[in-house]
Amino acid sequence: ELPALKNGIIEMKSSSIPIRQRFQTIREEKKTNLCLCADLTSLDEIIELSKQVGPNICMLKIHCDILNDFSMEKIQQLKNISRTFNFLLLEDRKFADIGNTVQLQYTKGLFQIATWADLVTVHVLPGEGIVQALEQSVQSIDEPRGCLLIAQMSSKGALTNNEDYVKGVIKCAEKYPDYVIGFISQSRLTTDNKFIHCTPGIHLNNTGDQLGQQYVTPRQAIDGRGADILIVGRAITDSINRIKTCEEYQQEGYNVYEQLRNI
Ligand code: 5BU
Repeated sequence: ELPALKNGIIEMKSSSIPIRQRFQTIREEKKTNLCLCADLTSLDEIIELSKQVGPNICMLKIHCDILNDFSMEKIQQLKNISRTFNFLLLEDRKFADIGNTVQLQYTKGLFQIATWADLVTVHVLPGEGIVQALEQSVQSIDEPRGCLLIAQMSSKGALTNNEDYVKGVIKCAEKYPDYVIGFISQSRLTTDNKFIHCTPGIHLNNTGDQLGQQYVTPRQAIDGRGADILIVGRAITDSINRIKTCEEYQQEGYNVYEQLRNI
């Protein structure tokens, strides 16, 4: 039984809308293509932050395995906030194992990711069976679920930046278009606009970090690289005023998107 499915009218309304459609309506209604990565180790802190920046984001990305204080009650609170402010919840799990194992990782254990994450990230490295397995495990959940395939990574020397690899990822997306909503990518991979391109490695002031992360600006990501959604972490979470910085990235991202749309 999923407690997530019982609470409140807002939740029931947004929970039945397909994820692709939610991205579109959120972008138009809230004027945002910003996904905040809250790479904080306290879920309490993420909950507080999400209430403050909820109106500015289309998606919140977390890594549940870095949280010191994870509990199903708290993640349920975050889920409710995501419904109230209308943003999607992405668990950046980067599944990368055989089908049987990823099914267990997705649905069991401390995190029971499938019960609360609208979206998860997936490596296609083990073969497309990984996607089939994940899709199969959420068939009984009566709320939309989807995934983003990791096609290209932002880090220096990533082995994913190989043409054949990326082709294989696109082929996999085309085979499972109901469950695969789009890609984590560093470039536009297909002209098929049903696939949403999400780009991490975004910063207005830095070009990288000390551990191989590489940044481009929101404009470079959207205009140059064809991103639909900007995934922004420390540029916001390490800033002095997170709310104000979040608004700045929202505005910059949406302005570039509107300019391109009007050309
Ligand atoms: P940053 O603080 O904006 O550098 O965080 C970027 C986030 O995006 C972080 O959570 C990474 O795990 C995630 N990420 C990434 O940076 N690059 C990638 O190629 C992929 C994920 Br896939």
